[in-house]
Amino acid sequence: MLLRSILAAALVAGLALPAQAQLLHASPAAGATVRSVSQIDLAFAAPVNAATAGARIIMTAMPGMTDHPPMAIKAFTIAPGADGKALHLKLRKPLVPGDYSVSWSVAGADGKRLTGTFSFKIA
Ligand SMILES: [Cu+2]
Repeated sequence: MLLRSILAAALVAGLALPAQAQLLHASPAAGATVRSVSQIDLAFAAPVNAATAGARIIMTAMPGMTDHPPMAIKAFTIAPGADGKALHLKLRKPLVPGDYSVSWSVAGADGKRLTGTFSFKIA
């Protein structure tokens, strides 16, 4: 009974919070295998400050190569989405087949910094 009240209180508190800029989805999605990628999109639930955004794209594996060292992909720029709630990592060249991990960081409109990491594969 006590647990149920605590859960109910937590739920109400959660609903009362203003919209937080958490990541809604990424494209390519976490864990996805895709054909070709020249842009990585991050969509947030609330506006983010693109001027504070940072990202690291690391190639972690490559077909036919064992012990591939982590390789930073640096040729990209970060552009804000038109609605202020997205970031677009625009690659200068499409990514070649392999495994990639993307770490991102950005401040929401409230100044609170959000971070995340996800991986995808290009076949
Ligand atoms: Cu590589």
